[in-house]
Amino acid sequence: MISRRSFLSGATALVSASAVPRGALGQIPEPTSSTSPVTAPPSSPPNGSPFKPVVTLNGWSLPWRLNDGIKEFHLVAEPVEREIASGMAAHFWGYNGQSPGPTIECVEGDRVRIFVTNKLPEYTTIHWHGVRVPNGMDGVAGLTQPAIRPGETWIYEFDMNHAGTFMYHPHADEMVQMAMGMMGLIIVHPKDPNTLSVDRDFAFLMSAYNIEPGSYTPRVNTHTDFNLWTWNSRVFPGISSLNVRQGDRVRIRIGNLTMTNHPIHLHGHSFEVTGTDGGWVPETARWPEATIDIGVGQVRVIELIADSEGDWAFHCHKTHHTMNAMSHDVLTSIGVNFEEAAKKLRGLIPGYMVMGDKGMAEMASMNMELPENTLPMMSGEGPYGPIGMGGMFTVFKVRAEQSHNDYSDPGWYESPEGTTAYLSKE
Ligand SMILES: [Cu+2]
Repeated sequence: MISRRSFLSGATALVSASAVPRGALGQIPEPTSSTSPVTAPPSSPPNGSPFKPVVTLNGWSLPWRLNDGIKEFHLVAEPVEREIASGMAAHFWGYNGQSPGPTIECVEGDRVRIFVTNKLPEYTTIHWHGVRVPNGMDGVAGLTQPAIRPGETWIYEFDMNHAGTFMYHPHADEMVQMAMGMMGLIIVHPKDPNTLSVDRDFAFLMSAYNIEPGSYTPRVNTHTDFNLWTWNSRVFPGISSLNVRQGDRVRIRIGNLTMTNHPIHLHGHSFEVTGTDGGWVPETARWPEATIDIGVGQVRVIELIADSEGDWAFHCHKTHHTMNAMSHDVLTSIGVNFEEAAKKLRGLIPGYMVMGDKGMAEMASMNMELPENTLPMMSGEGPYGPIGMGGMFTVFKVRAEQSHNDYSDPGWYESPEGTTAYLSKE
């Protein structure tokens, strides 16, 4: 008689995601959930092969249960509430209390068993983007398995045979479910922890939403005109800074599940692309960059030596992607004074705004009244004034005195005397 176990692990040609039979429910590991948008510090693996964990920006990694040598994870697809930045929350669909879902970390050679429970109002599946799985584990509704209906738990089981940076997301009613925030990262660490090792390893996913000011739920039929450009469903100043020690070798893994490309730019440093969702780039094929364009559905892993102390901007170079929701319907009025008309209109339409006749810079320091549940288009206060950014922007903080393994925010950088730009006396 073929037991369920030998069926799953033995006959490769027959292996496919399967519904949990009645009676086996006690075998499902208790799901772990978190609603905190705070970046969780890396925690060493309690069992299994050793690895140096990643730090998911404003996120966390999913604990597993080791069962007879197999790492068991439990993902629960469900409606969640996510704080985008202080002052705005969104009603998303995600996993285990959050969007994006928790990062799945394992080691090359691990066999994983991933339980997926559907608590959404409609069917779903999970596709393991970039992971080389048996066809029946690929999670494409209708093509490789029936969709997972509400209330069901299905099991995916396969070997993680290749180290790298991958993603998970539904392949069922995909446009709606990804526009609602359903996605997460998969990190497969190399078997030998001394290969490809770095001092700090950060990871995040890029996603975009169209949430009308005053509302909470993304408009899922939007094709390209999104108004919230996020890193791990957060916008500046809600995105954690990347805090590192001077001289550290730093890896940043970035996945793009938005509907457009993002040229990601780091100030003050030069980096190399060392990996993609296809695997690691051989050393001989790398070249220096300061900006890397990340296409839709792609992962780019960058590495650098953090050799220069300071507070370095790290952002998408599409300028509209470093703005928040309120900028979209504002008329351009450079050279035209609309202010009198705007005053009258504000009496009729609360929150109505026009840009100034000299540009938009003043808006960064304006404390204008906003509708409920939205964010100023650009904000963030730096040591020298308003930063005037939103969306896909944060700060890469390099400090000589930052301790190894200390991920806390060191505050603003104080430049040595004589090394900052200064006002002309003439
Ligand atoms: Cu962008």
